Amino acid sequence: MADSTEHAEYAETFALVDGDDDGLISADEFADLLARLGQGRDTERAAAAVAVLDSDGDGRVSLAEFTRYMAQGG
Ligand SMILES: [Ca+2]
Ligand SMILES: [Ca+2]
Repeated sequence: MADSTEHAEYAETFALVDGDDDGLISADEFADLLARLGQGRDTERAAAAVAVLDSDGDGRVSLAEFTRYMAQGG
């Protein structure tokens, strides 16, 4: 099983997006990511992306939510 390796990669990606290291990705941090990717700091798009990944509806993406989403194949 390559599961643990894949999950470690997700955690690494997650940490890159989680700019303040609080273990949660906010729409603001996602917007920063878009800006870093050269796609412009689009807060509406960031909020929509967070809404897709946020399965418990608290408005932020936890590592568990992020991993679950990525493990489904995006
Ligand atoms: Ca954060
Ligand atoms: Ca959440």
